[in-house]
Amino acid sequence: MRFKIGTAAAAVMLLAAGCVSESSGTTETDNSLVGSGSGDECVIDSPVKVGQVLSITGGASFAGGYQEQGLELGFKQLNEKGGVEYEIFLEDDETTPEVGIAAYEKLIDREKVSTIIGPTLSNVAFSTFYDAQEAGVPALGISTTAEGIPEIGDYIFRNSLSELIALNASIPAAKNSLQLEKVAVMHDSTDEFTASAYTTMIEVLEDEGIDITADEKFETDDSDFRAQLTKVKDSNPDAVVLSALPAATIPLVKQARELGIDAPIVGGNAFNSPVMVGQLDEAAEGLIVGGAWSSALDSVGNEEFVTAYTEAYDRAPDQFAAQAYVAAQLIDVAVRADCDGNREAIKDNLGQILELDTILGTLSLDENGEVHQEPVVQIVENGEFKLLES
Ligand code: 1QQ
Repeated sequence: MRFKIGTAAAAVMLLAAGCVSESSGTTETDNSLVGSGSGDECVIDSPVKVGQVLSITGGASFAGGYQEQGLELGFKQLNEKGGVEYEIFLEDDETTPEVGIAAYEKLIDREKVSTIIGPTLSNVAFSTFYDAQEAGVPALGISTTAEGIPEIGDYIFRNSLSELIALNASIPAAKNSLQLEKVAVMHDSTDEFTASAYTTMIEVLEDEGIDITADEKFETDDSDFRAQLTKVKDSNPDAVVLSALPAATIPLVKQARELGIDAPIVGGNAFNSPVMVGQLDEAAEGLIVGGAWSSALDSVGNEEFVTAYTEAYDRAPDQFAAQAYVAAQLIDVAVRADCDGNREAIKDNLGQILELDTILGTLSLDENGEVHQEPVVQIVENGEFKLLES
């Protein structure tokens, strides 16, 4: 039976013995990370080291910058609460798997962190998460939405709502509100997330009985999409369903509008970005996207979060900031559950989080590391995200 937050008895017995061996790695227990009391009363002597691997530079920095701030705010508030101190080790993965792997190795072997949050992209996580699994370090993805991420292993968790769930909400909502019967699909076939999202899009479109008029692909670094867009235009779709990262999305959508494609665009998780909406300007109007968070959500603490973030960083938060902020909360809940900041305790307790009130709504993580929460569907109106009533 699952329980809300508590002790995994077997793990604690092993921890008491000073060493835990898992199939995936061996983790030494640091007794100075085992405190007294539990929950709000927990006091741990040594700081709990938290690694963060984010795309601060490179193609995914549109999200990485918000994530850095969401985490900073979250851990600052937790440190002010007292009892447990979090020490942050931030690494920039430069949006590339190679740099991400080096960052993970540094955090695991040199800094000896208790847990790692990030990386930003599934494309990077499909490399780094294997290192975490191998080393027995719990890793928490905050925006890694591709299929197959939690399945990497029992040390891998995510609070990033999968594209499967988001698209199963956004495509039916778009169908209802726009009376969609036929759509053109376009996707970046070289990125793990966009390729995975494409497969999901096709499945959901088929389930919804929506015809596909054109199915065009391109690569992450492409900048001229006119050949594919001409075929899309000729197929006369009711909407374009697009799976792409922002660097390609911005020229693609602008070129679509220049070619006279006025059809609404339904997108994947990369569209949950005010940076992208800002750069698309007029071309973003009517864009529909499914995701994990909206500033309009009536969730516990959401209003306070938006206010605190906006005051601290002089801009409104986005979904990536919100998921990052919640990651700090999840790590804290997992640490305080047994008042233990060691890797094994965090791993055991992350997988026990049931129906926690967060700014993303009520959220659970299952023992496979997958998140459970309600998706939201948003539409861009007058340059801003609004909840789409379907
Ligand atoms: C992934 C994503 C990206 C759009 C996050 C920035 O969802 O790589 O899984």
